[in-house]
Amino acid sequence: MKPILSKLLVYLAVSLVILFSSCTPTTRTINETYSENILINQLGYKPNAEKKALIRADVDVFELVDKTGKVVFEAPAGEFKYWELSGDSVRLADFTSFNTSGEYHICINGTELSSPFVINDNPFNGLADAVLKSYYYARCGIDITEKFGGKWNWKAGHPDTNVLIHASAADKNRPEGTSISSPGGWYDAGDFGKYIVNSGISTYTLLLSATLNSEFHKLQNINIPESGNNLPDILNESLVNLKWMLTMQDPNDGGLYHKLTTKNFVGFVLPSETNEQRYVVQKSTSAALDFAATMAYASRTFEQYNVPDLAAEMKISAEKAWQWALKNPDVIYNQPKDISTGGYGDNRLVDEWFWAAAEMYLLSGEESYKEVMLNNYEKPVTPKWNVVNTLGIISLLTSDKRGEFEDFEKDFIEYADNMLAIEKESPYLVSTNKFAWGSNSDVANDGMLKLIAYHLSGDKKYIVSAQNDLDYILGRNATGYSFVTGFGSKPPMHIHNRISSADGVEEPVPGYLAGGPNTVVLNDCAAQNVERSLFPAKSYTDTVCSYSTNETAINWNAPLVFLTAGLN
Ligand code: 9MR
Ligand code: 9MR
Repeated sequence: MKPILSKLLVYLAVSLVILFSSCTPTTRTINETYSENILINQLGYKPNAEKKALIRADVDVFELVDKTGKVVFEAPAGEFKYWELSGDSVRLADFTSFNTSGEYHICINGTELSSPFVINDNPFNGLADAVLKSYYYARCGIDITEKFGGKWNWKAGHPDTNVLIHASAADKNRPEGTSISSPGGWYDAGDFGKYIVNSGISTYTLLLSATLNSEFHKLQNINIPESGNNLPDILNESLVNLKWMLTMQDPNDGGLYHKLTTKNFVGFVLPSETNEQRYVVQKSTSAALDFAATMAYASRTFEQYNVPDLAAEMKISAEKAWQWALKNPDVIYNQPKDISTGGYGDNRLVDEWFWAAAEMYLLSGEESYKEVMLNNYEKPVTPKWNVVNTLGIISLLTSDKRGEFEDFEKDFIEYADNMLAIEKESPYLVSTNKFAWGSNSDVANDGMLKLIAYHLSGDKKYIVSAQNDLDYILGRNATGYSFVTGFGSKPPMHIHNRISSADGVEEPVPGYLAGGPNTVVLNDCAAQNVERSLFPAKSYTDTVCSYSTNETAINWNAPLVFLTAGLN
């Protein structure tokens, strides 16, 4: 062939390819094997939200493909960033600028697909409802029926109408072995215990969501027995536990039993399959203060919802608990020798005093409470069952007394800004940099605080950051799991929860946040030879034995209720 002719042919071929590829889009094969190398929020993103995934592979570009496989977007991946907490490096895949509604995957190397996700106005459809509904499934002493529970249903157990006073809780009015009635409430976690300290923060957090996300909750119907009455379902559900909490107060002196449990944890059976004797154990100052704080906030809430009798009863109970605490200021819970269920022991009560005093001040307006409160002030931190000062700060700053506490507000915003600064440096885009037992709830609580910072300041940067926390929980984390049962393409299937293990349904009870990765306890599945990463952010196993990473708990779900409601 003459050189000129062959040159012409090559030129023609190249032009044809260019022409062809510019009108025929590139397509990728869609299958249901999702790459471990792409970490993404497995539910999805709102069109105007920041949209980010993380990539663990050595690729320079990533694509967005729609559900037919058509490549609709392509962009360079960021630089590798190493996280000492996960022991791996990730690159950012930012597709914020793409905002067409639809169902998509991230694709790398032309073949590796992320799990599917949506871009639309309502990507968390159902999530906020399920996360709240988990409390219905945790109700103690009632039949969980098909009508409300669907395929997850079981018979009532633990009527708790014959609970004995344990030796540690005995006094002359109620000697050891006296029988009391303390029915209802929620099971704390994967176990069947009911604990006042943990009930406090959990119930308060739901009530807070009811107040600060009221527009969302007023319209929410989660199909529980009370749905359709004149209260929002979040208040209906909270009342279940509040009514139980009231029964844990000794009417003779106002003190609170720390917990109601069997002597030892029972096996993995349904509630109706176990009837070991249950006891109320030791009164404690932490239980009295957490109770006072929660009841005081509940009283104000139910006053606003026009349930004055209940509000009045709660107020009186809060005052009595407070008085008991004043007379018994440092009764630390000390687990009796014959009891081995959860401890929730706390030997530092400065934060409990602050929280209770703040709520009592807001309830009554009396200066004496304010004084105790100011004497016990500490700067805000992420709340936990044993670190509750920030709950008091939030109540003050979202009340009509906000103006009195400008310094607290400065500290609160400073803490929020500090979280944003940590997140900015974090390869995994989260502000959590410690992995405790229940680490997922720390992420959710950070998100909640950020939404409250937005509420106070009006600055949208806090919403963006809270969204990152939800993205982490829904799959953009070092384990690749979407940590809420029933949501995402890789959710936990084997949670450490007695009911869910014993109910005979393969899918776990939906809407539960698994505790999450940490290296606090590594030997819970030693007998099963389960491997666990030594990197805290990766140390998670979806195995029933793993109470340290895969249990469910009322205090872990509560901030997720707030976060999902708030972001909705
Ligand atoms: O099921 C229990 C869980 O709720 C607790 O968080 C955990 C730690 O206290 O303990 C679990 O119970 C285990 C017990 O401590 C040891 N024997 C096996 C039990 C079930 O895993
Ligand atoms: O959430 C609690 C965690 O912070 C503690 O480190 C741990 C051990 O004391 O206990 C956790 O709470 C458990 C409680 O004691 C019993 N019910 C299950 C709770 C969640 O694991």
